[in-house]
Amino acid sequence: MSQPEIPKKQWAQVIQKTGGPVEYKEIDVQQPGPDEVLINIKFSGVCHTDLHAVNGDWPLPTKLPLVGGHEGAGVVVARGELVKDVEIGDYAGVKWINGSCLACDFCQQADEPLCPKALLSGYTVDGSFQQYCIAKAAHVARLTKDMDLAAAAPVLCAGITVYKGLKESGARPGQTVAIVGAGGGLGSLAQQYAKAMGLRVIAIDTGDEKKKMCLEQLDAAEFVDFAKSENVVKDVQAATEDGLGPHAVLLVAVNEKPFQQAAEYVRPRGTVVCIGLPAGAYLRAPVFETVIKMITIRGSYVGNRKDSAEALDFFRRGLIKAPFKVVGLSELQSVYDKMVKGEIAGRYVLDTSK
Ligand code: 8ID
Ligand code: ZN
Ligand code: ZN
Repeated sequence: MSQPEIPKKQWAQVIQKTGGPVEYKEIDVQQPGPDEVLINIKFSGVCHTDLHAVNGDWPLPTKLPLVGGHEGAGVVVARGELVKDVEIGDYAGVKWINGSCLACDFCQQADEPLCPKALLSGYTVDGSFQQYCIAKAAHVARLTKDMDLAAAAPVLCAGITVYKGLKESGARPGQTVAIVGAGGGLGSLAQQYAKAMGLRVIAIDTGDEKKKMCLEQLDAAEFVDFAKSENVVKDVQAATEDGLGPHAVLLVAVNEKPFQQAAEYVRPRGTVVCIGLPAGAYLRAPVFETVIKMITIRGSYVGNRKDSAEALDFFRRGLIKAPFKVVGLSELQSVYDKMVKGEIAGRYVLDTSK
């Protein structure tokens, strides 16, 4: 295949300092290193993590200046000399784990998100809010030519993360999972993965738009509006068929409160999976109920390369259809403005050509 033309300059969304603002401007296109590929990003999902990075919400500094973004779907346009198994012209995805050492204890056990040298797209290395993005070939997500790249983009973080979280929950087909933050990006995909895995879903979020999306588009069995409910714990338990509470809870909300409530409504022997990362938040659970209900509370962080491939395969098979809206890369700030207000039902995806 002939070499595609790669421009010297490209459009990107850049922050100079923590706190923002994001600036839409032209920057240089980088060359891939020996073990890297250069991907012409066509679409990039906007994850709440990108907003945490802008705001400096976490006790982990970002690189600066920073190009955010870690749900980038596009086409490989260049590769380093060591890369043998990714071809120019392949569809590929930039995910949160941009690279890892592949040699440490964690990498050897396929726990590469725990690698102390992991490179994080749009956080410790530049990410997918640009037209040309670099990623380590070993970690790049393999996309197939039959995939719609706009719809595939949210799978690259939201999809992989919730799929992994559902596996970590240990919930089995026929059981019930409560998804807290169901109307957001991770939550909307979580409902589709849960359904595909044979789970019954209680969606928890707020507002009529999100309620409609959860019940009518994503096939949740029940919806609990946390803002309208007088007693969320009671209402979630009442939404299970036997009133004993959900077998698993997936916490993908960006708010501390539900992290304090989940242990109260989860079923005895149930598992609470923490995924959302609200700034400065702490977990709290009553010791008495945790003990006598034999509850498990655990964290879950993105997924390894195999989880990623599996999550993408669910998508490729047509099992994951979550609503998303496409706007231009130039409109990232307006997406953040909506995200802060909790006004996004599903995911926004940026078209890098606009
Ligand atoms: O690997 C990981 N653990 C990982 C991967 C990717 C993302 C973690 N995250 C984190 C993000 O950094 C963020 O903190 O997951 C969180 C959710 O990301 P998102 O889905 O991209 O955010 P969103 O689209 O803004 O959705 C959040 C939803 O939570 C609801 C909001 O209404 C919104 O729909 N929500 C809130 I805020 N408070 C709630 C509450 N008390 C609530 N839903 C139910 N109960
Ligand atoms: Zn993300
Ligand atoms: Zn490692």
